[in-house]
Amino acid sequence: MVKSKYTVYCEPDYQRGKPKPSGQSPPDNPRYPDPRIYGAYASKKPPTYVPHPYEHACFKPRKEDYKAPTTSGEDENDRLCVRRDHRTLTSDQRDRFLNAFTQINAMNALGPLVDIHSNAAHQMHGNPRFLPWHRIYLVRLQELLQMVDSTVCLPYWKSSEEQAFPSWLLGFTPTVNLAGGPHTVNRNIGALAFLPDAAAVATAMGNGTFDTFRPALEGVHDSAHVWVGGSMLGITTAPTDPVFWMHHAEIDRIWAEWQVANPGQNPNLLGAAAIMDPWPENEEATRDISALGYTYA
Ligand SMILES: [Cu+2]
Repeated sequence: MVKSKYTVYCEPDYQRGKPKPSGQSPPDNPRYPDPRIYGAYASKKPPTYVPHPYEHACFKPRKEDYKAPTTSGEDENDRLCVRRDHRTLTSDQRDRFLNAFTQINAMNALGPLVDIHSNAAHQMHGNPRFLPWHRIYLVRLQELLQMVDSTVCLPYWKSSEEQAFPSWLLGFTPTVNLAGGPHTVNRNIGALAFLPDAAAVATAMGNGTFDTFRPALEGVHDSAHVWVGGSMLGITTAPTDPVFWMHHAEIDRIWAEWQVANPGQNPNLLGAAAIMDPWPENEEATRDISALGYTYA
């Protein structure tokens, strides 16, 4: 691996021990407050900073990886971010994902995003908003990750096929500052539920209308949350675990595949229900993933 001349950057080995604290203070979150990312939450102060295990040696992005914050979707020449099955990532790609996740956490960009998931007023579960709302939620995380490292695209976890937890995440249990206080990721893998299998996903895919497909897929999604357990069991804590985002990327990928097979089948949402608050996107803007800047491999 080529050594960077920027000494503030390190490529942490998450399997093997923690880097030594450097005594540095965290960088400001350059995206906070940014209503595009945090919606109305941007007017609130981000939670206070507490140290995280990995940030001190590693929170600074490499200069060559840094991309100035931009408003996505405006540059037609922007290449699509390719979301891949996590099993196909190189170790460098895995490290970059974990490093970017660590860094957005260290700069308190992650906590406020997790807190948005705590607010049931957004009505993002148990109704047709479930899929479009989480699609935008994932785009917001991806924007934060790319602020640190423009090469990072969210990987997906095809749990129905894999029937196992991604082993490279096992040792990665960050502490995230939430409005209610710091939360450290924990898991209770396989203790409370069965992981839905490929047949369960195929059954969900067999639904020909959005109103039957959505609850079937949401049920598959729920079971995987319970299967991971721990932080993933709670709506207020689930997005602190990187596997939450990889699990939702898989749910989003399944929906994208279903959309191709069932053209014109869209969530039936009108008026305020069609706005993916706290963000400005409406339901129609969530239909085409390439328009949102990504694709699935
Ligand atoms: Cu959710």
